[in-house]
Amino acid sequence: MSRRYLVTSALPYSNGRLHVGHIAGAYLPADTYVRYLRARGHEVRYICGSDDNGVAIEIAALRQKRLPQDISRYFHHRQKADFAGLGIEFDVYGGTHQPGYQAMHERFSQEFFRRIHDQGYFRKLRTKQLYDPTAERFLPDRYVRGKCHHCGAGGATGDHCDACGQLIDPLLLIDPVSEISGAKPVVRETTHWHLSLQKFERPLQEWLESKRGQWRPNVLNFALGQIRQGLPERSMTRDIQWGIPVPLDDPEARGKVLFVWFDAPIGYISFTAQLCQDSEGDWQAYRRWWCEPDTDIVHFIGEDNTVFHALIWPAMLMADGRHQLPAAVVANNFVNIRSGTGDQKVSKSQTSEDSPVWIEEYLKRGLDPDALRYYLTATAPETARTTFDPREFVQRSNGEL
Ligand code: B3M
Ligand code: ZN
Repeated sequence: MSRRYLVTSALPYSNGRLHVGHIAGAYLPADTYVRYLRARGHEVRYICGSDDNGVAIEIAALRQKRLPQDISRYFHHRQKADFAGLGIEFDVYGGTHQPGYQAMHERFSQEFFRRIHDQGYFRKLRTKQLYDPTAERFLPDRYVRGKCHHCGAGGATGDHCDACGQLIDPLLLIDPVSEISGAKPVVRETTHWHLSLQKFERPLQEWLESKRGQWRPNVLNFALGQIRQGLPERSMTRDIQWGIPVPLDDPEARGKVLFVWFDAPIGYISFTAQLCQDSEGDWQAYRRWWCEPDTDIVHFIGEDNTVFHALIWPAMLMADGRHQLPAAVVANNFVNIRSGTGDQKVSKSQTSEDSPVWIEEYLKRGLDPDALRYYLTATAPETARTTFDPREFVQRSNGEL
């Protein structure tokens, strides 16, 4: 029987280039799955686009002395070309702050926020925040870096620790440093709207338990483990300039924007609506995909996005109440790169600029996209981190493909 599927891949931040790790985790497996579903005769929409708001883009702009809109425009187009070059074929590639998508996205995001607010799932709280006395700004999320208060690893940012995958409370970060000025932050008070995640512990737990045997254990175990520890309230607003204005008639909301992880997943919906508008002249047709139970929604993500897709986003959907929950959240692990000195994460600072692990470089050299698709599929990081080994890549392409 033919069904409908709405498949998404995590929205890449439009602040840098894509590398093989991105592709192996959230894009290639989804593209493959979409091709499979289509071959089976199902009706599919494959949705993606850039994540343009928030601190990640603002910091990149600050460092490069450019405007956030210029940075996000520039990398949006480069990333889009990378995907096309590898044959990853979205039905729509939107962007949360790109022309043609921004207006629809802002409307959906603000409506979500207002509905969740009106239904009493936000708590307005005066909270303590790290503040940079030199730059005279608050330091949310990645604006501050230090040691993780869960596992002690260095390089944790004010929102997340890559080493243990847990959320960070910036006030508990060990030896915090401002990313803007290098200053030691001080603590100041500010007002924010917090999503009452604890109200969703029970329904989230029941929903996740019902997925046992269907979803990968990595996602279920992680999410259920977080619920067991108790879900803290999470602030869904920020003191930064770049983002979607908080849509409340409250003097204290002035100058604040939505937390990027609040608006980004709504991009899956707003891009679907824009696609419906552009292809059939009716944005409201998005409801067929998002509100009717004969569609399965499947999110493909990298491991570090699990907490947002398996807990916070479903809680937002429950609080808003108009859309279906995802039928599946598929998380893949990171891919390291084998080099002379051992296995490393791909990163701007540690990976040479012209290395073909950057998709743009790979394509520029005229290398065959299918060879890369084959290798990344054969070594897919489905249950553990894997390593991209250039020598093995060549051997397997020649020997197997
Ligand atoms: N941009 C995080 C990332 O690139 C984020 C994903 C958003 S999906 C809604 O790791
Ligand atoms: Zn940690």
